[in-house]
Amino acid sequence: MKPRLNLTQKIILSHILGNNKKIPEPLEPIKLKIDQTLTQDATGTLAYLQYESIVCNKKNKKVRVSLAVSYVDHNTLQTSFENSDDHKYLQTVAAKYGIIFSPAGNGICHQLHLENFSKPGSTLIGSDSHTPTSSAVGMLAIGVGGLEVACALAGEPFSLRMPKVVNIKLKNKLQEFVSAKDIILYLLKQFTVKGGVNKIFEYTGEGIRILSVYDRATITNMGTELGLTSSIFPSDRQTYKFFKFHNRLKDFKYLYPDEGCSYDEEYELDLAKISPMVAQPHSPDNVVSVDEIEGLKVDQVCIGSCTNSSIKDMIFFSKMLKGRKVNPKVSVIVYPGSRKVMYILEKLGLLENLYNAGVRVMEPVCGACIGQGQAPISAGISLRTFNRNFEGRSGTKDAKVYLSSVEVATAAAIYGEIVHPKVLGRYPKILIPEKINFKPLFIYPPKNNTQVEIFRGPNIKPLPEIPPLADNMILKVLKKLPDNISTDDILPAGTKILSLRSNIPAISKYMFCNKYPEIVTKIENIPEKERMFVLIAGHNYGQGSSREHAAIVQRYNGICVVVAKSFARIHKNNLINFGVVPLEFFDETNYDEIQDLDEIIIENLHSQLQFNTVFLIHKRTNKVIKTRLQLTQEEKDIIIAGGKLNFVREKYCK
Ligand code: MIC
Ligand code: SF4
Repeated sequence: MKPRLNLTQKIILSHILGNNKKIPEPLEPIKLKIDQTLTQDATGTLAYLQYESIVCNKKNKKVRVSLAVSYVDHNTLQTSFENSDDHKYLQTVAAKYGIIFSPAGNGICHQLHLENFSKPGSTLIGSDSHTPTSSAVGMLAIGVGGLEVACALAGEPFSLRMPKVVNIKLKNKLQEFVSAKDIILYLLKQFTVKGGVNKIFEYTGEGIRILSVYDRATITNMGTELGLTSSIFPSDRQTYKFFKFHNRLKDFKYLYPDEGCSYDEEYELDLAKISPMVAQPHSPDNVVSVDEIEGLKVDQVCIGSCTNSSIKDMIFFSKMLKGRKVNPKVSVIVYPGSRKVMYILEKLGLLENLYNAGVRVMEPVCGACIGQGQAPISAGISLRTFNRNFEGRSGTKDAKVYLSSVEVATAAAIYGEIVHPKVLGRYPKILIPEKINFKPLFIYPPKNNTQVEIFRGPNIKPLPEIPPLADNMILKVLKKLPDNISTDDILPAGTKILSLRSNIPAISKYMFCNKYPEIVTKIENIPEKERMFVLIAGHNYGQGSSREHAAIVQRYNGICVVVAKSFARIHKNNLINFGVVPLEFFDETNYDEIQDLDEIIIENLHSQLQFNTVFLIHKRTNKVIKTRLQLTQEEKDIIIAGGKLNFVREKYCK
């Protein structure tokens, strides 16, 4: 009898390479064929520099996936030449190698990908952690470091460990003014930011029927904050409606889990019991219900980001503002998700509600979500419909950022404080037109690329060479770090630093610059040749963004090993890809015994790696500390080669 498969297994089995199509065991290493890739500008420059390096700049090397899209949405301010140069590089490199280019102003990559390229049953990897947004239509979309995208473009399959598939069964219906964002915030409260590592949440149950693709995308998008590999919904009537609206029925198919299939874990959620939620500073899982903090005054409200910028969210916001003004004490800003969303708002006559109400209507970009403008006032309170509220990410160090649904944010924009959105009156009818004729500006690559010259401005520096690690090392403890260090802590974003994403020597000077500014000074006081460090970290090291820059700058600054209680998935992978060894304590109490500036000795690293256990000698106490590192043979070879680029170049440069 044919096995009954859940949806995740179906997609994995139709893309898995070389295991006779058996359902893999949880955490078993697997390789998948990748159908689509996406990049955004802030990770894209490096991803394409790496692609060029993998294929040794052979000009005829067109990418080897069915669809590759390069979006510009993060660093769009162009305050000086660096940023504009990066965009020009991205546009020309796309034309050269056969990649679709989406220029700045088209919209936010995840919103655009969902609207224009998502496809039930396909696989997508993207160099942005919120790539799983597109899994809202029953595809398997995963966020990765840019080097993984570069390898997929060259034709490499994507390696990962088979995630545990958790069935999230939704029952009943949401109450009025409670929305998809509250579902995901509720789940964050239950599972925390590290609860989803190496898991996929697969949503089923009667409760999903009334959730539109826009609602589902809010949930799959923010599944990233749970640390999930991805989140997935079936492709059903709602999905059909979505594809019809976007004039893309040719890409549509129904796709469900088999009846009676099994899951690794199950969790049932009664939607009727959820109330409006808010994540408090400084973590997306610091969630309380609105009732618990009602009355908290806000200085700023931002609506948008890849989590909540869909046409549905925008229609709600604009309808609620009809005939009203925003609270004069609050600065209210909106970023629609795409130009198409703006166009529809205009067609429906809804933009004028925003203008009349006094809302600042911005270009459809990431904007304030990535610290590109709209920093809150000093010690200000900002309520945002975004997905992350890590300390300092907004651009104001002492600001307090809260995360909520568009419903709660709209009420705060009008009342000046956090209140239950039922104060807004009747819930408006959200009538999304059946069809709309609007074609975004995608720039398709020419068939004949011989005339295309790749533009490289002075900000685009060659990739640094990463030498393999020595077999025997004495490493200084550079810093002992707490739990949940995010990649925003390791390497912040913001206008100034984002401009240096294609310049590793320059960006490396900003490592930990907001949280621990003394670290770089400490490094600079040590002669370059003697820079051999280890970082000690708590749980969930490297949560958040997929930016591989956060891993490269560690290696560039001499960090050879990170010993943590646990790691976030993408960052662990990025560390391996750039030749940094991510070790986990066997016994977490060893963490307490190590101090800043202690020395750690590692002997025979290469042979120790083969046994998945590495013994460290703590020089001050002479104690042996046991650590683990479960790697596939390929990952071991990657570390020994000094990173994945060195490893794959061998294969493709011939
Ligand atoms: C983010 O939301 O932190 C980003 C900016 O989109 C990152 C990617 C980056 O740092 O370029 C992400 O989520 O992966
Ligand atoms: Fe852009 Fe923010 Fe989404 Fe990251 S989380 S892709 S910065 S909108």
